[in-house]
This record gives sequence, structure tokens and C-alpha cells, in this order.
Amino acid sequence: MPYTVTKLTDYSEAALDSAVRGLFSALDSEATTVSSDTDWKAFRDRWMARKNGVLTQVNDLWLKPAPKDAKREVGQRVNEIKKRVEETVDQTAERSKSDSSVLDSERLDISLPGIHRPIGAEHPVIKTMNEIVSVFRNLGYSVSEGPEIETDYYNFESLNFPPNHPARDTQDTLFIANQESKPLRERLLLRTHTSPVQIRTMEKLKPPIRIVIPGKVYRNDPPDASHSPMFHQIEGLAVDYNIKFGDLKGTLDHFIKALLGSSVKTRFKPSFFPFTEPSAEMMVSCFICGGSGWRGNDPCRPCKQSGWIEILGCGMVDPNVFEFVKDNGYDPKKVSGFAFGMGADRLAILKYGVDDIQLFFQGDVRFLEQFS
Ligand code: 2U9
Repeated sequence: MPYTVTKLTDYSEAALDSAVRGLFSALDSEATTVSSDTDWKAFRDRWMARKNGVLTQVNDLWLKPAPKDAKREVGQRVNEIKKRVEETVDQTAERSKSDSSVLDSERLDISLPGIHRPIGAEHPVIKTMNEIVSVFRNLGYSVSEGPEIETDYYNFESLNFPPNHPARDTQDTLFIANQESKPLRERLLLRTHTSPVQIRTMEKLKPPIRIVIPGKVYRNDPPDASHSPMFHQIEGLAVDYNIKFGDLKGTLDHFIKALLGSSVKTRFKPSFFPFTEPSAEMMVSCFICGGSGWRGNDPCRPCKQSGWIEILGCGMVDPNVFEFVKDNGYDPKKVSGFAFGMGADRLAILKYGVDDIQLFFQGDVRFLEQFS
């Protein structure tokens, strides 16, 4: 029940004190409820409005009807009340302003557009790598990973690279400095392919194994639209008892159809890698021009109008490579296997029609957010 000024019937000191105390506790408790500008205006008008404000009522109901001998006493109380009400109204003004400013600041105009928090997205190269890995996981392959700083042994020697193989020298490989004192095979370098992980895995796991190895690799290549000193590869290895070249072709044909659609065709042309024999390159019918070599009346650049795009290198694991892990059950006379390797950035470039590999590494959100 809000406080109301009631007519005084007893003008004794005590009665006046309790009447004033009653009024002040009402004033204070109402003041605490003021939490906005509008509240304050209502509070001020309720207590100070000329017409029917509490102060006016006090005047009308306490002072005016007060008997002569109590006039002065009541008059003093009324002034005290007036002063206290004005103070309280002012203080409340400050607080409600600060509150209202707090409130104003907290006032949430839900009609305003929300705060756009750009959420990150998978990088197009990682997206492509995960799509490729998931095709092989569905074929029962497991994912293997390993160190990016490798030794010459794991990156070259155990992969059947003869000592003077051109890939070994600095123009292709980024060596860690001050390694000259170490024996060659222990010299550290930035791995040039993820193949060392296959060797490390065969040292740990006995055959049969089926693994895919995604990861960063490094080459001493000056950056341009299609080369980067750091890029991404996905390699794969399947070793079992009597794996044939047909298993390689069947597996890789299935893989590329799963990734690019069952309408693409594949073909294999002979190639050479130190760690596979025989070796091949797998071509796929151009999924950009459909194999015609033309995009509308523009020549198809990705397939250089050949209608075929080189996707990956592959081959049967060279028995010399198994020599390095034969103590763990990889007897070249018993086991055989196939392996493959592809550049993931290159596939992402083809898939998303990106014309400069550097865009992947510049961290420009305007470019990257296109893939979210
Ligand atoms: C072991 C045995 C064989 C991995 C292979 C390729 C062919 C290949 C290139 C693709 C594009 C490198 O990034 S790239 O330039 N790789 O063509 N890689 S077979 O062969 C292995 C690997 C490990 C133990």
C-alpha cells in the first residue's frame, strides 16, 4: 500500500516525530525502487508535484490545519521534510541517471542487428585432405602421422634413394644447418614427402597394413602460383600377401570416383619413383571441362585442353624398400604392396578453381571465408 499523508489528529512532539519518521521511511524505500529516468520523474512528481505531491499534502493536511501553538513546531518539521525530500530526489536523480545510463547502456535494442561474430571455417586444403582421408578410412585404411623434421635415413635412404640422387641435394631439400658433423643418414632435414612415415609405421606395425598419411612437406621451391616451399601431401600404402597392380588400379579408381563423382574416368601411364617399381601416374578425365578440353568457347586451362588431369603418382612398392623393414615381417619374397602420393593443395586448386596456390597461405579472410 503506497504511503499516503493522513490528517494529523495529535500534534504532540512524539506524534509529530512518528509522523515524520513514517514519511521518511516511505521516502527512502520508494527512492530505492527508482531505477530509470522515467521512474525518477514519477518519484519526483509523487513527492514534489505542486498539485497533489506529498509535500503539498503535508502542507495541506499537517501545517494548514495545525493549531496555533503547534504551527511553529509543525512548520519546522515541514521545512525539514521539504529539505530531505529535495535531497533524496536529487540523489535519486544521480543514481537513476547512473542506473539509467547503466540501464541505457544495458538497454538492448533487439531491433538492432546482432554483433556479427565471424566463425572460422575449415581451410580449403584441410577440407580437401579430410575428404580424401575419409574415402580411405571407409576402405579400412588407418591414418598415420609422423615428424616434419626427418633424418636423411627415413626421408631418402630407406626409400631406396641412391646416395647421389638429385632429390637429395639442397636445391630440392631444406636441410637443418650445422649437421655436417653427423653421419649422413642422421642429418636432419625438412621432410620432402610423407613417405618416411610409411617406413616408421612398418617398423612399428607388422604386415598387413593399410595406411594413409596426410601432412605438410617442404621443398626448396621459390613460391609462385603453383609452387610453395611448404605444401600438403597425402600418401598411402597397402602391404599384404599377394597385392597386385590390379589392386592399386581398382583402389585408386574407386578413390577418385568417390571424391570427384562416378562419371570421371581414370587411366594410368608409366612413370618412375625410386620407391616404387613399376610406377605410374594416374590421370583422371577433366572434371572441369568434362574431358572436351573446352569450357564454353574458352580452352580448358586446368587440363591444358588434353581432357585429362594428372592426379597422383603410384606404384608397387620396390622390394628394396622392404629390405629396410624386413626384420619386422616385411620379407620382400612374401609380401607385396602398392603406394601412392598426391599433392593436396593442387587437388584443392582444381576442385575450387583457385588460380594461385599462395592464396592458401596468405590468411586473407576475404579469400578463406568463401569456403565456409
Ligand atoms: C613407401 C613406399 C612407396 C609414395 C608415392 C608418389 C608415388 C608420388 C608425388 C605426388 C605429388 C609427390 O606431392 S607430390 O609431388 N608422390 O607421386 N608417392 S608413390 O610411395 C611410397 C611411399 C612409401 C614405403
